[in-house]
Amino acid sequence: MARGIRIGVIGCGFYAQNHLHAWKDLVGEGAVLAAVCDVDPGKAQAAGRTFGVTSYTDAATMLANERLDAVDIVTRHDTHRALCELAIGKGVAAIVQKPFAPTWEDCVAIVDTAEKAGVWLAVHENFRFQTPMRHVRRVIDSGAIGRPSWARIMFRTGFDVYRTQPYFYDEERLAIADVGIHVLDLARFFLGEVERISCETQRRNPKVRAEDTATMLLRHRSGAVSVVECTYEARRDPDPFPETLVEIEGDNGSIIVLQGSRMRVTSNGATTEEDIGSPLRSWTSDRWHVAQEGAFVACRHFLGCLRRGVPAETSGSDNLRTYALVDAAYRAAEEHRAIVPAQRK
Ligand code: 89Y
Repeated sequence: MARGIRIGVIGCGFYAQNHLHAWKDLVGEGAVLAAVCDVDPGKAQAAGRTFGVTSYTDAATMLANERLDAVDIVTRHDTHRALCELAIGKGVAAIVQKPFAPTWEDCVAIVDTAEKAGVWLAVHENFRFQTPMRHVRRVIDSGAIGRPSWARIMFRTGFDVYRTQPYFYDEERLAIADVGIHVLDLARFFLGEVERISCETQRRNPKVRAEDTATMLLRHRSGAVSVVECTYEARRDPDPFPETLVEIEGDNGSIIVLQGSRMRVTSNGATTEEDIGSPLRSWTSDRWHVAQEGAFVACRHFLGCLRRGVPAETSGSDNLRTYALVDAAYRAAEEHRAIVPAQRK
């Protein structure tokens, strides 16, 4: 067997814990969690101790000292460009958390740099890797519902996301940039590329600086139409967090994803219902499992691609298309009109 893929994780905060556990769980499949890094020495050391690896507070030092094949960048997006460029400059593959970077120009620059250097680059866009979402895609691919022509994809919660991610209060862009981006990526994953998008945003929680709710309408190139919704201000009981609920209609049937990871498929007049969940892992918790497990499946996908030397499904260039939808949604909301998403020149 070829030697393992040596990974350095940059950023050891709240969400990075899922990545760290994922890489550890993937040891049997050829991952080697080689080192960790965080600018906060306490966080770096804690992760180093928990996962039994050397910790660093400076990514350049980690890259100079360790023989890494890839870095997994799980920091805030304003650091992504510099960290990607650092890794790419050393010929080290980079996986970077969503959102890719603060601006479209930054994202394109990162993709350009990686392509020029011939270095593998992926965005850790993980909702499409959640087990329930893979089941939806499997049913679409099976042809059971015919050609999908209409969908509603919903992330609606009132779960206190501000407790674990307190920086949300001050973001200039919130719901679409943080979670709408995942739901927009799912719309691409299920129905293909998007011709135009319109969007209404709302700020329903006065303590939050940016939008906490967005309702988006997408026309896909296939002719399909989707409604993409995200909010942190739903008051629902039970609250579905962190599940994404999906309704897709095709000319032969429909797929409905219900809360609790249940999927109801109607095909040629016959309906079946199945459990599309996955068992808890040792480090996942009931409340976060769906999202945590998506991070694990994404890491497994990246590892397989790195080992085979093939691009990831969510490569840098693929993810530009999702990022373009985010930017277009904000413009659509500001300009009160449908926007054609930007394309890389
Ligand atoms: O940050 C968000 C994400 O990516 O998934 C769920 C979340 O933690 C809150 O919306």
